Amino acid sequence: MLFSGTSRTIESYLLDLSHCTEFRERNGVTRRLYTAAWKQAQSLILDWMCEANLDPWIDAVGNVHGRVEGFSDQTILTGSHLDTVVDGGAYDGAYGIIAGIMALGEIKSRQIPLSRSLEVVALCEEEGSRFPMTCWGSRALLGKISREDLALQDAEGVSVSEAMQSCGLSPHEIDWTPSYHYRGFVELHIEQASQLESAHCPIGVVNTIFGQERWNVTVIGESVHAGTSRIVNRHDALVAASEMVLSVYRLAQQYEDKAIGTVGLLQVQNGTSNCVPGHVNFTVDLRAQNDALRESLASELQSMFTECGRRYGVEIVVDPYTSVNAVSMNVELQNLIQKAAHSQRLNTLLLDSRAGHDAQILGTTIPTAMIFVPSYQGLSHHVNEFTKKEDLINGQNVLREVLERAANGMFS
Ligand code: HGY
Ligand code: MN
Ligand code: MN
Repeated sequence: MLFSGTSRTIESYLLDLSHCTEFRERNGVTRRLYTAAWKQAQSLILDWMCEANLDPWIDAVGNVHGRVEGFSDQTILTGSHLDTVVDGGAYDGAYGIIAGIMALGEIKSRQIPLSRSLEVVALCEEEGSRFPMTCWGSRALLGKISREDLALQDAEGVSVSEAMQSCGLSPHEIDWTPSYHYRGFVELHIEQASQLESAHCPIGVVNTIFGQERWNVTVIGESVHAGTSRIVNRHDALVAASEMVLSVYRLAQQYEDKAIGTVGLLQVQNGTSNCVPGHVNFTVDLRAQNDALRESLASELQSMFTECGRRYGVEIVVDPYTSVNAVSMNVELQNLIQKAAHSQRLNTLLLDSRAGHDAQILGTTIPTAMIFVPSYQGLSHHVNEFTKKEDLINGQNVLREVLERAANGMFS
């Protein structure tokens, strides 16, 4: 029971939630949006919010909300995302949800009078691991999703709309201009890098979240006989794509602290060993500390790609399908986090996040801040993602104190 006096540890909840995975036979956690594993996790979260007496409800896109009512009509929100990458870890997203439920459950059980209400949300999707979109749950809260999103398809050709309905959700019930009004948002998350671990610091206070954009790149050459075609006459899509992949890598090497680029997926269409590849797709994930730098790197990369296309006689189509701006966190909430941590004799470190988060979406409209806890060897999106119990509990205690303070006027 989440809140019945027998206080289960946060680790036991994380373990239960990690069992909601698409591939039980594989290591790691795979919980992509609107899959059966995702639906199973959503039900578990609903049960835990019920046990914590948070009067939970599920909104039209599948976000699960729980509340503790305060006197005013203002609400402070906390939470994180329920989905994961493929073969990811047990902490990314899940930790912020469970710690939020435990914090609100404890505040509710102690019947602390609150001037503002508190709400925790399990956001349905952030990773972009199934459909070519990201942050579907947090964008829905802000009315920043579109009817076109419903037609987006996964690799098997299943649309968002069809996948929603397979989970008992109805696209017709989406409120395209939602009435949610939040006074602030605080997201607790693992750092997914190793700055806190290297600095032996238990609590991170996020300063800026890097902006990021993701491209689908299609390279169209000509598939010909691998034995009889001469190199000079080839339009080899894979050789051209390989050179473009290396140009992303070299740019990342050059700008590492301020920007980073990755090619995470590359597919040869209908490839066979005895044919020159005629059609290749690959993705680019480009991030930077500020949007001006990201834009200039994006145009530098696209010029390199155009030059590569000319050299190998292939056509290149770049589809920048998502883009999220860099967002600076709210200073008042950052100070609140520092005060709460220091009152618990925990040091803090101000740091940037190269990982994207729902806070990056909500922070465009609502005063927002993030609390980080250390990640073992900085690993994340990795089967060995891990955070020590004491670090998990430190983060949970700081979050609870920040929410109490923010709900009781210590945040203007
Ligand atoms: O990709 C990211 O940075 C985040 O984990 N979705
Ligand atoms: Mn995350
Ligand atoms: Mn992630």
